Amino acid sequence: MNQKTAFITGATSGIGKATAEIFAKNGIKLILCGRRKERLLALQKELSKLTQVTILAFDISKKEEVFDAITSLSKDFQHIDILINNAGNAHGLSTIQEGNIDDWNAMLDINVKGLLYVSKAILPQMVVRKSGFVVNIGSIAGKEVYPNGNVYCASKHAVNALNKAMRIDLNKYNIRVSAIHPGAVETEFSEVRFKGDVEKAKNVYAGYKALQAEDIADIIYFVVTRPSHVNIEDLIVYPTAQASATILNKN
Ligand code: 8X3
Repeated sequence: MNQKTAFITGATSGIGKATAEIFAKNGIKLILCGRRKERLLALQKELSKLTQVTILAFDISKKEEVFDAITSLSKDFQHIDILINNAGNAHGLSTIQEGNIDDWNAMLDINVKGLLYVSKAILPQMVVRKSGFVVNIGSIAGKEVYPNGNVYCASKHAVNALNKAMRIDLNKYNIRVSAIHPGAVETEFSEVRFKGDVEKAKNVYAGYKALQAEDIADIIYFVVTRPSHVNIEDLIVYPTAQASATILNKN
């Protein structure tokens, strides 16, 4: 198999970082993206021992930054085989009537529009080559709506819809499109959602064994390494203690 190149958004932490690590171990060339340059540089240093790595520091919610960053890629990294649309955050957890509009804008700008900007910048080359793989990281929040989840759930329902839309629009170009929808994964997710309230965040993952970023990364690697005629369309992944977005067997 020729060496593949993967473009990973939100690579500085959580599922994105774990995916970068398992891809690197398996010799996949990496384009790691995120806002935090220091973290990107540290990851590049570490993973360069295993594979070729370049980094792009940009804010995915800024259209110009996205296109400028992707067009700045050196020749070596311009051919992208695998796009992992992973960047996404939850900001706040409150009712619609009490919701913060800046939080709403951030979630829609990052989770939905950012994913679209990156896809728009990268898909055309896959269409021309009639080959490529897109993995969209959704959430159980894209399948269910739970109390106070409103706009985050809406953003992940949009990812679910866009995943299906991409599969339809790209079908005749031999491009595979998959979505992974995790339940509770123990990452910085809740700390961001609760704006740095570490205690509140810890409580989300207390009393049961939550999924780890590596669990989802393993599945992403499995998905992108199926034979070329196999496309895993959609996966919901829970920790064993979870039965729905709101049912968790905590002790
Ligand atoms: C993360 C899972 O249940 O907090 O997307 O929405 S949940």
